[in-house]
Amino acid sequence: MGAESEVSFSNDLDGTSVRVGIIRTRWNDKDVTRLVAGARTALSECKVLDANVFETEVPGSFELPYAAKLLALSGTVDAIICAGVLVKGDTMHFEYISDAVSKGIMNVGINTNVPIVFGVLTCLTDDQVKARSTGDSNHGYDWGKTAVEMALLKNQAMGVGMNKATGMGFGETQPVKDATDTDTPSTDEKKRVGF
Ligand code: DLZ
Repeated sequence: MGAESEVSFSNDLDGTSVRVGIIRTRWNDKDVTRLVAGARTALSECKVLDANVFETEVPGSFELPYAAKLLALSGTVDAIICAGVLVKGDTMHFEYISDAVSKGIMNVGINTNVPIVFGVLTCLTDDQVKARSTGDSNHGYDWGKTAVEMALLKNQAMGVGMNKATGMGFGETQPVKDATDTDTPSTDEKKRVGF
């Protein structure tokens, strides 16, 4: 796990059947390359196959939401990592782009049902970028784990890999009951609440 990271991930994240798209910027190329490498390390730790990782690039962070929408609509990936680095300059550019990109990426996820990881560093200085993209504090690593966790969550919620005829909603497949079935619920059924 990266230093500075407040989040932990299960060691059991199994990405063997997960397909991940990475969309990265050419702006701040070296930093973004390190972040993507961190994400790829996490993906391979989760057993995501190289063949199941699609990587493409756009000029800058402002282009990320549009490219993410196209990739999400292609139906070829279970999660997308948008990777970029925004550094504050002398003008209001940083504020406008950061706001537009974060909202744009959120909207793509909500509207396409494909989880999109907000892998955009929004930093005030180059030192802040370095501190978040190198060594044990490479945030890209967390983004890779987040992509697998959210892809699995989506697939579970959508019933991917389950028998739709006998299952409903999130979670494990349950046998369908008809109106005449008055059996007491099994222990497993009683345990299941929400996700
Ligand atoms: C123009 C610009 C500037 C000044 N700074 C950054 C940055 O720090 N990080 C980044 O990813 N992109 C930057 N861009 C480019 C914009 O994101 C975008 O590519 C252009 O405005 C063209 O739409």
